[in-house]
Amino acid sequence: MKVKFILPVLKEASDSSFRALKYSMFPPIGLAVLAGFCPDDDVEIVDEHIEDLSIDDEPDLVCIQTYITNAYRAYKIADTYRSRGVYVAIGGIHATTLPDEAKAHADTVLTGPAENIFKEFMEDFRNKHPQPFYHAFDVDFSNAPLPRRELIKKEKYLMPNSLVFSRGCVNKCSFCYISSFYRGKKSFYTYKLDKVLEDIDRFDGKHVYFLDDNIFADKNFSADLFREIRGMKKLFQGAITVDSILKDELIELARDCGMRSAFIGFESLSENNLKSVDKRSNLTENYAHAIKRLDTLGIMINGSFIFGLDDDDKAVFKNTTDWAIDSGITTATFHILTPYPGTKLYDNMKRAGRIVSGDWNLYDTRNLIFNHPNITRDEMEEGYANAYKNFYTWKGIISAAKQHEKTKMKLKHFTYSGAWKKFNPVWDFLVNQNMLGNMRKMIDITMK
Ligand code: B12
Ligand code: SF4
Repeated sequence: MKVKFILPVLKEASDSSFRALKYSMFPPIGLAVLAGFCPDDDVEIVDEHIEDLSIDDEPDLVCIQTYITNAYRAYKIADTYRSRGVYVAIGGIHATTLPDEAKAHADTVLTGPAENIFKEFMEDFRNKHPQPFYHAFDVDFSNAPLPRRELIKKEKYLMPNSLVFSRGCVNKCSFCYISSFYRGKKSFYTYKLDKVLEDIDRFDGKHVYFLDDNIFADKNFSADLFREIRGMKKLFQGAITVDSILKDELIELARDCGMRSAFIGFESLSENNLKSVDKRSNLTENYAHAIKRLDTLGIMINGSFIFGLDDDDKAVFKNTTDWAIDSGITTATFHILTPYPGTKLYDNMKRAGRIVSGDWNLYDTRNLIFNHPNITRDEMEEGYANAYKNFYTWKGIISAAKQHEKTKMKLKHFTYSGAWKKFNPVWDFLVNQNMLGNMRKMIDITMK
């Protein structure tokens, strides 16, 4: 049987004559995991962010992944296949949030993490009685297959060595997809340690990128994993929360075992804002301690910030970028608050009549799609663009690099941040020349 897995491209990246680094970072691991349930089929994974998609073929089954920003493209692809009688299954985060919307374009919709239900669906499909919906609640990840990495076009990605060893998060921030996606009693799971190690063992090179929502969520599991990684001599990066840095000595162990960069969702510098979205893992009074601890350990910080929580006013853009520079944050990602459907934040805003657009293409954290009490749409979008501009001026980069205690860290910061953001055209050239693989060694060296 021919099964085709597709990750449709979002509108912004749909020009196939020019591909940007941002969308060539990570392969679609979720689809590679699901492909593991089709060991004897003729399986293909097409990631439209890095390659052209042909829809003239007639596979037996097409499985499409949806995020909010690629949903319309996903539906278009699905409609085209179905118009020719090809069976289409849709899943992923957006389809989980709005299954009825997705069902209008699919024969079957699967919601939630699909490790269990996809197996059941495939059996039903082979037996010719697939159901219209499959819903995952509490998921057993212990028998999940390893991602079929041989189906991933490794040379097209900067970080093909990316994986998740856990799913979900122990927290429930009201703006986050977690509570709308994990609908069982639990919202946090881990894979089996030996499976994770088996996956990492297949990686070439030193660098490992964990895409988990919080790699410190299960302290004991993480400690065991990190100790094993030390033996494999890998360098890794992943997301952690502010409180988890300060709680115990896990961060020291992680550093010893190869952790070199941490993604941290600081989100806001306002305590009122953090409280308003239940971001309990952050207390602004802890930010300085957490940053200091990471600096002492030589771990770089990729800070993530949200503009547009209700306590913000026009000063938020400058205050946040100044703070990030003064705190020695190496790289920063800024977002305009985006209430994803299915979240508590969305429901509250909808009830209050504050949502002004239902165009999912605009839900990309670059557009203001709700009424803000203190900031207009133009101010928000301009402030957001300026935040990036100001953070990544040479002056900003040098000034942030100078904040570190040790010279090695200053240099590392300067090289990493400069190479990342100041040579965008070079990166884009490498992407379009299929030369990303050559750059992976550079990352290993910078991370060291
Ligand atoms: C890596 C990543 C990216 C990468 C690439 C993604 C890729 N190649 O898949 C990059 C950097 C490009 C990226 C960009 C963006 N991202 Co992103 N990203 C992630 C991240 C951190 C990991 C994704 C992942 O690999 N997860 C692990 C795998 C195993 O899970 P999965 O992909 O969800 O697949 C499972 C299920 O969803 C389901 N499933 C998935 N597809 C299908 C299909 C079928 C048929 C079936 C049955 C089941 C199924 O089964 C899989 C196994 O359980 C997630 C957060 C997270 N932890 O998931 C955010 C996340 C997905 N991103 C998000 C967002 C908002 C974005 C951006 C809009 C942000 C921005 N401002 O630029 C862009 C646009 C992305 C786009 N293409 O539309 C949101 C999505 C919110 C939403 N409601 O859709 C998330 C959840 C982050 C968050 N906390 O808000 N992202
Ligand atoms: S801590 Fe991060 S991943 Fe967890 S619920 Fe909050 S925003 Fe989501």
